[in-house]
Amino acid sequence: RQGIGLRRLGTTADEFQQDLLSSLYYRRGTTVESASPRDAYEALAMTVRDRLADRRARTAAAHFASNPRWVYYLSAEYLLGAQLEQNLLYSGTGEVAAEAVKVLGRSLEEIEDLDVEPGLGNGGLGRLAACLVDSMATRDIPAVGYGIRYDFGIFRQTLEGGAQAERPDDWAFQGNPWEFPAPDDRQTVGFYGHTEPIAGSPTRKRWLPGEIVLGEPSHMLVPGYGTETVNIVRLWRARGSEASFDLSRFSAGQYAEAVQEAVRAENISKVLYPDDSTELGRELRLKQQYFLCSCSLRDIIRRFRLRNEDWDDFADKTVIQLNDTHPTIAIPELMRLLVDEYEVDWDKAWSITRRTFAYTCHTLLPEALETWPVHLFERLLPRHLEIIYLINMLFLREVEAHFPGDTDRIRRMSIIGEEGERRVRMAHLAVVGTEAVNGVAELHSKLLRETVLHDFADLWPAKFQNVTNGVSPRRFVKLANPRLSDLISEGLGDDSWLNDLDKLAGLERLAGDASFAERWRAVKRANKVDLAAGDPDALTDVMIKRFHEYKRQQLKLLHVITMYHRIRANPTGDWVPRVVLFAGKAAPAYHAAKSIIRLINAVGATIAADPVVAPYLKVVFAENYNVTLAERIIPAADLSEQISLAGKEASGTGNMKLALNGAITIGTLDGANIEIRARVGDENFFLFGLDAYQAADMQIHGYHPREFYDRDAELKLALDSITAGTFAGVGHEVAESLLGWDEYLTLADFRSYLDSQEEVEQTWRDPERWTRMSILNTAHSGFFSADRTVADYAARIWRVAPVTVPRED
Ligand code: 26M
Repeated sequence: RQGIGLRRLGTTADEFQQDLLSSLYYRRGTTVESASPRDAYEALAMTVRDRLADRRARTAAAHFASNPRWVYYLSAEYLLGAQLEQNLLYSGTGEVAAEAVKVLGRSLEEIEDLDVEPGLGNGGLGRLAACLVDSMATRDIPAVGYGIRYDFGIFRQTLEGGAQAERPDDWAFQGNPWEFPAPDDRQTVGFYGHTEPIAGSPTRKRWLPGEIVLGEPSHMLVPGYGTETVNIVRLWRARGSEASFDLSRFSAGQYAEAVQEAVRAENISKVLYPDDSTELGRELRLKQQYFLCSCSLRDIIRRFRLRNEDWDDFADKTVIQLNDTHPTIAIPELMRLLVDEYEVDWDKAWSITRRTFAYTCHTLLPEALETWPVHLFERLLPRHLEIIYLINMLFLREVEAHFPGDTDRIRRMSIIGEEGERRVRMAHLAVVGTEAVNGVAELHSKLLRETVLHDFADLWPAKFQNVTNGVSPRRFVKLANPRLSDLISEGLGDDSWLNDLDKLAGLERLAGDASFAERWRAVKRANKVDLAAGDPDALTDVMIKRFHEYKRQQLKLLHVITMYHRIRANPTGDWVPRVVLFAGKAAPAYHAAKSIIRLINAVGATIAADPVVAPYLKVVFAENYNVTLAERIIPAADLSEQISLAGKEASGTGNMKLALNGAITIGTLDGANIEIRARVGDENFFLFGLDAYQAADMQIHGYHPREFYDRDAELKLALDSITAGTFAGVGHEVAESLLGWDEYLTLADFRSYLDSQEEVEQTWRDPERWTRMSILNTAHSGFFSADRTVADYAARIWRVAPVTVPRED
């Protein structure tokens, strides 16, 4: 800016207002008198965005000058959340903006309602990517997040007669002011076709693709908090080339045929696959994955070559973190680029590749481990399959050298699965082609080493690490819960905890302070009034996450049904009033999960219509759970339901957000729950259920859900009432699956869960005690900041150091 004599943007409300009006006039082409709400929103967005431009320019210059080791985060999903409020906070313009927008005759809140969140992800994995890029910027780490700019994000969920229906999410229909197109950085990606040998070279091949697609990038700004750094997330959109439009057909009136090639190309980034944790194996999904990897790798190489010449330096200047196996095709793609296009010899290319990549695994569910049919690979990516075969051959030779004659081990570890249809096992490829592999919570990382990846941990014990997940304290405390944030800052003396979340421990000394506790309670109550889900004095019990049988929304439901029967049996009992709030999406093809949603709504309706039960119990299903809705629910929660079958939830991150906001967890010994409990203290956590080893044992020795049903009268009543049609006749499939096989041991954990809920109510009856527990949950959850997660990755996996961006002048 200084170099070219641009004026510095003003920081007062007047100056901000001038720029707002000028955005409206010159960039929206309208006036205050005729501005639509959309004009006001866009003008404000541009004015805020401009206030990050200078930091972005200085970041790029400082990073370029220091030629550091870069972190490239590859993820098929990003759930960034709404951008306006965050960028107001991170640019420090919230107050002046609120003042300035008055000239438009609208409030900041009204304008913020027009800010649509880009729902470019399914759930935990996508939101984690967003929290990590936020923390990388906050920690001054030179980083780029690469992803796909889907035209349609995660579907919009509506309830039709209590059942989930899905509508398309055309999130950028009216444009997206947060996005900077960079058409000059477009890339060309090939698919299909065949390979030919190159004379005189045993390893190099020529790939002649049968289809060519363009990848056009745009980026969104990722500012750090309390620092100058502004990084970017670069998102690729598929385009047909000029040649994909057939003018002669168009002229002949064959309009659909004229554009069919372009449509085919553009379909690659058309829609996010809404499948959380079960593999579909669709060709278009693999095309998306390769499209992301090919575009991103070429961009990474382009950036490397701006400052470097020697391939020997590539791995020292580059680390590529794979967010689950979705971008694993980047491993053979880098090999292809190095060997075929840049003529690096195979061994050197393989050494560079292995030192460049790292892999984060997010699951333990065997059915969620990605595999692709060999025949599909062969057709779509023939060269990559050849490369994978060669990688596999050399790898299996290594296994044979370590474990001579152990053919069973070789079969188990092969990148190609041979049982039934031959398939490429992406997790095996990801472990073989990387320097580090990590799970996302202590238990998860341990179980990875002991179960799904145990052969690999035998071979390369040092490769396996844990990096416990974390969440952004800016988005999930400061922005979501301003009342609590103000109270915390007052209690701690300043707001430096937002960049150093361990400082929350300072609240411990206030946990016993009656007037602080009183205000803490008042904050929670005010948040409940805002949410308006029910009586703000009732215990607000929330279960908010994707619907999956392993997460066990059905267990919560059996508890609700049991409360219903208890209250009906004793209408004058001294019942603790509760609002039970569910929110979450089910994959459109996941029928069992959709049946649970349907039953929740039927039970909710039955209770609402029952004058005996309704005063004590309310079931709410909040439609279309997304980041924006999470930010409204979390601050209002008293009780956080984290009740997955132990050993199934890799980490969970909602559990962390709720604990940070003073909700108390009722949970199993699963994922990060274990670490939350260890930190907040056993006495401030409601524990129940089997542990992961007990659960595995029970399944091995033969589990019979009927035995639990026969022995527990309340459990029997709950299930029988479903079958008898008490809830509008809904829920037969749910009861049938629970009594038939109950894959996730719901009935085995039922009694223990109910006992623990009893304890919850005893505690709730003592508000001083509850509030103290709530404060201590917040005080001891500082570890779960994504800033700490990023510091762990930086020190133990990436081995990168921060680069400080100089302040202006
Ligand atoms: C699979 C096939 C086709 C299309 C999409 C998918 C797919 C998409 C997302 C599969 C899995 C996906 O995400 C899994 C996920 O969100 N895992 C969660 O990751 C969190 C962050 O590490 C953890 O906290 C959760 O425990 C884990 O379930």
